Amino acid sequence: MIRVVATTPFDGQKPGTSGLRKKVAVFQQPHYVENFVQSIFDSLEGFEGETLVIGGDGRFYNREAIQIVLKMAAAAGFGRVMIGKGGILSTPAASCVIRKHEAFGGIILSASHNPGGVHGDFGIKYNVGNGGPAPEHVTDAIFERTTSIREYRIFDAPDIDLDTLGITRVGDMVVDVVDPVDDYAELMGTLFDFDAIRDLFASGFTMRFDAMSAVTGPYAHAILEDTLGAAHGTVVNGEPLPDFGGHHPDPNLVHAKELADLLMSDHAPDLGAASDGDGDRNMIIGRGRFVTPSDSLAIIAANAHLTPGYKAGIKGIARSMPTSGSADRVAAKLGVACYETPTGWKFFGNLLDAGLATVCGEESFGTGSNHVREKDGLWAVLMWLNIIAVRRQGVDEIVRAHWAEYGRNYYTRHDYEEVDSAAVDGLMETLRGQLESLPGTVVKGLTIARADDFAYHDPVDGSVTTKQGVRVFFTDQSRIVYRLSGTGTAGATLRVYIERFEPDPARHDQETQAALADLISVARVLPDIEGRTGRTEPSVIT
Ligand code: G16
Repeated sequence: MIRVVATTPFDGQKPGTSGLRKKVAVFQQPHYVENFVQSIFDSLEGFEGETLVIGGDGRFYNREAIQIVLKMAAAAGFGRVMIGKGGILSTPAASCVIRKHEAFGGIILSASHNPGGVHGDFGIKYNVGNGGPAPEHVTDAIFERTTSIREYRIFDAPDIDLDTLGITRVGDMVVDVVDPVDDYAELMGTLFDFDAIRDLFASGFTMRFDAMSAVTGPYAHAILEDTLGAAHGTVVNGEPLPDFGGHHPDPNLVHAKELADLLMSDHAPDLGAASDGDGDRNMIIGRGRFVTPSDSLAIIAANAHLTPGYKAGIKGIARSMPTSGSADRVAAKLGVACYETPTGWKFFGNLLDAGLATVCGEESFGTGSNHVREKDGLWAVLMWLNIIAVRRQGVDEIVRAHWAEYGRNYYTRHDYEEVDSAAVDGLMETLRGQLESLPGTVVKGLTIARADDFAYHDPVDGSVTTKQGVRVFFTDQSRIVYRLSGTGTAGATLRVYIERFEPDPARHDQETQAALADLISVARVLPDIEGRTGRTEPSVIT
């Protein structure tokens, strides 16, 4: 029986960079999840009888939210839902399932790399039929609906068993509980040379994959250890936990420090890798060599043709604006286009669908391709393994050879987390007000060549997205970018992206923070970060 429940709007149900993310306690308020899910359904047309994919990263409140979504999907008239066993689907696997089974769309329960547990974060994201995050006109419509919602519809039914594979029903709607790994693993087998990677491991290649107690564990165990023959124990923290073991499931040098320390030690394995809460981010780190996400994108783009899925070459590269320009140099050499988009994987969807880009990446530890419409952590790891298996070179050797050929983009990101929103809004507005006067200004000996506020003109649908970050370019091929994060759940986060191109191989061996020291100090004084935020140092440096 369908129950119609009266409700009133909640403030602030505006999807950010990647869906609606809030503290768990916010989502636990009566009607909060229901309002947002009904607003999603109310913003869509033509899904009656169609398939909806549902999955989450296993974080606290995943199961409760999934039961609500299932019952509301039945009330809304979906014909079938496909759901990962235990409510688990990594974000790239959800994208894969949506595409393979030609679903109408999908609902992903995840706050990605944000901490989990009862005091952590939760999130809901809607993906469209191409398997990718809903584009802005859809998320805008959803938000609009949340501001006027008066009722939602939910099927009165007992909770559905999420832990038994197979088919049940809620009313007329079929509920198909599927293995979360199968479809994804099959797709990976079509893209990469599993035999070559098997040989690599058989020849003694060693690796540690840190699943950070998040969703990628089951995928990594099945693919790396069971299929490709990596030694058991290669995958650590491989069981998804509701609180991610109390850790911050964000694969970077700060939150995956143990892995990073191991790779810099005397007993380092050949390759270290990690992925985040929902499995779409990745970190690649070789023995003694951290690979920046921007370099990883460039190296993947330059070597993709060595793998079966990309042997015909790539059609184009897309990167988010704050990502370094290293991929642009590869694109230029390959004679393909390089697109620069706002931060947010959703902006790659049109380029991938139109066949304009094959490989995409972001500085925020995201890399992927046209195989799905999300970034894909394990895909990046398999890509590196396949490249290493063909080139028979270590990570450090591959990275150095790349710099020697293309030059090195020294790159760092400084985050000021949980700062006062009004203070950083003021900082950004002040910078925007100075755009015209900045060119020609000399700050600490560095001359500003030009400055702008990044706007994106989507070449496929013509849409325009403005105010995506202030860029300051210097005459020596350096760049500083200022933007506010769209994924935080407390206060505001100012991100400062600092980059300098160094063509000379003799100067490729500097430590990154030292190489960029002058630019880092310019980045701090230019908008007076300390004066405005009270912070003398960033909270996270990656
Ligand atoms: C999300 C988006 C990414 C974006 C990242 C950081 O990643 O999908 O495109 O780069 O957030 O965004 P921001 O700088 O606004 O915090 P994820 O892994 O959180 O879904």
